Amino acid sequence: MTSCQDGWVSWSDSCFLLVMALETHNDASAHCATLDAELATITSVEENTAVANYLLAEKFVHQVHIGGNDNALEGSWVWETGEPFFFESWEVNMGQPTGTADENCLAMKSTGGWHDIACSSLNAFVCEIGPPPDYYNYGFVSIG
Ligand SMILES: [Ca+2]
Ligand SMILES: [Ca+2]
Repeated sequence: MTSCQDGWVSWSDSCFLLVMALETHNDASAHCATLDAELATITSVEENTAVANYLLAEKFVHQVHIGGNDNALEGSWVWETGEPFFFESWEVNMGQPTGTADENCLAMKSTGGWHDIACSSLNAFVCEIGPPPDYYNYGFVSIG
């Protein structure tokens, strides 16, 4: 567990913050950047559960923006941090992802289920301060 600033929640090597402001995906991303953070990236079932439990603990039952999109190629989802997009948690029993070109941003609910939504829709969001980028370059050690 990493230690986090006051108000942030620690999980593994990350710190998370639920920001209760209604913003577009891009504004939410910029808001996280002002906190030296990025929209949360969810890359394992454990991380998905941790963020879902955080939303539940805050009694937050609506969807939040997280840091994924399929803007470049419809149906091809990417994490905006550049992390590999392997883990998925679409709320398939609610017909998600809708799979249309007007729903290109990623949101999650306190159920842990994901929805593709319009990037312009106004939602609260979760910022994450994750491990440094080198963490994902297995075998690569930076110097200095
Ligand atoms: Ca993450
Ligand atoms: Ca889409």
